[in-house]
Amino acid sequence: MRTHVIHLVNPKTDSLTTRPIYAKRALYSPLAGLLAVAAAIPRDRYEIVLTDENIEPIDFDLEADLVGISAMTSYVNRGYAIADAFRAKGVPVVMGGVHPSFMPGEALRHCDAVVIGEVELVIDKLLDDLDHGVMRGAYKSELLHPMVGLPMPRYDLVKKNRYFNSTFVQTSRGCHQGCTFCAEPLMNGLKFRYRPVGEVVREIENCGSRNISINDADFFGTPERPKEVMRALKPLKIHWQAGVTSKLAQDDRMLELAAESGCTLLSIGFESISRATLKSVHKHVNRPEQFAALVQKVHSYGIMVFGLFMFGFDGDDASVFEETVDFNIGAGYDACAYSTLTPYPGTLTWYEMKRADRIVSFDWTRYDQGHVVYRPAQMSADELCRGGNDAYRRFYSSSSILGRFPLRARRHRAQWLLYNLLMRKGSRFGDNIVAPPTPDPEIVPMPPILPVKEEWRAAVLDAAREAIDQDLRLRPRQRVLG
Ligand code: B12
Repeated sequence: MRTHVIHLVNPKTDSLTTRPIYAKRALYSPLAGLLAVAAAIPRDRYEIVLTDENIEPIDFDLEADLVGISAMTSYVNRGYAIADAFRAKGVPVVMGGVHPSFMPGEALRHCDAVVIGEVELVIDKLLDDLDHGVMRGAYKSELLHPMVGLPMPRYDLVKKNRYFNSTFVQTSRGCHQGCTFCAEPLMNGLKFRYRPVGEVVREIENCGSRNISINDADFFGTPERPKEVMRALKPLKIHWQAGVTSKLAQDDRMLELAAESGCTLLSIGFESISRATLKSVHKHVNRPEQFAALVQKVHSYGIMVFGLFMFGFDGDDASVFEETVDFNIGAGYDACAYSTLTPYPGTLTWYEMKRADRIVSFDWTRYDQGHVVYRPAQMSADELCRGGNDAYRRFYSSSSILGRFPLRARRHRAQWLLYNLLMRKGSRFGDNIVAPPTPDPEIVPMPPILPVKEEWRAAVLDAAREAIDQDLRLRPRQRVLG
């Protein structure tokens, strides 16, 4: 018999991908983390209510035994406000997700408990403590989940008709790239942990959707494993898209299998068209001289390329915007996103900028890759904002869309148009702006897993010493269970 209700809440964020501005739908559901949390909670003992504030209001009067809130940095302040409101009504609150994992001390000012990193290996202890009225403080497993026997995400809780892409399936966690601006290896480790292929297939068969987004940090991370997954996907007759890095997307057999198994779009983190810049942020896999040929090659398999670029690296000056967009239009990218570099707490970019006293705003709401929160090296913050806005306008101008439309190519034209129109509309909604200065945060970040790459050590050890001063004990590196 169910005796308890747990209310899981995703706070609202005004981002390009989560605004429900397209026939009341958002481009992507941001719920993968909470669906995994819901899956880890025993169904016979707890009823789950799931609210995504991006598409529906929160019922603050709902009687729940526990509220669980997930947060990335850009919407953690809203998460804290929601936590404060529930706690004022006497409901215990636990927080998790990327930002609370890096800033547990800060989160604990607003909630009773924080889960640092993965939930699966600590949920039993957390719920036990809840039952005994002693749920408090940080919960963190010293082990990483081996990814075998993960409970199936609770897709039944998602209001699918409110998102274009509602089903996010994870085939691995971790990434061996170690790019300085990314939180993935710090959350999930510098090695890939793979789910058994049979379990991935079973999840897809039972998720209730034939349109799947694979949400691995880099689905093409190693040469053989993705091929094994794609061979198993072939009989399922689904359409899928995934995020990958550029190197193994050059492998013909990889692309052939991708096309045969239903891949329609690859989101590729190109980041910059300058090799020197890419090296400076440890994105060594990317070779700009190969980008245009790569786009053509992916197209030749009938697959679209969504190019992910960033502006504001130290090597960027005011010429970067026009050069990048000219290149993207010339190379025939199907869609592009232009993010502003953001020093997320706990990443190497954060430590470097903090040490150089270049971070201007610590208002987390501005950490959405649209605002500029730091002093760029070779242009003003205003120029960076304007450049980012202009890049979107030019890439999604009517003439660019018409010129790039795949009239005679094998790509999915309806999906192509949908993405271009959605990105055009979404990017015009909120213009990039410079974030006003704020005081420093009182609490320093502590990555859930300490990085091991040689070049990271100096910066991170400094920060770790600071964290120890604040009585956040330095933890040993996690290892995989089993
Ligand atoms: C796929 C992905 C997306 C997808 C979809 C995400 C989804 N469906 O949830 C899309 C494309 C929508 C997306 C968008 C963005 N993303 Co993104 N994304 C990812 C990626 C690669 C995987 C996230 C994921 O789904 N993981 C799978 C789930 C199961 O893992 P999880 O969320 O970590 O959850 C586990 C634990 O954290 C914990 N947990 C999570 N929530 C909770 C809650 C409670 C109560 C508890 C107890 C535990 C708990 O339990 C879960 C299971 O173990 C991550 C990298 C990463 N490692 O997180 C970046 C990442 C989360 N994204 C990031 C960013 C910046 C963005 C964007 C702002 C980019 C942009 N410019 O638009 C937007 C913001 C969207 C928004 N406002 O919601 C950053 C966040 C950095 C930060 N500090 O905030 C990350 C970390 C990548 C990076 N650059 O470092 N993203």
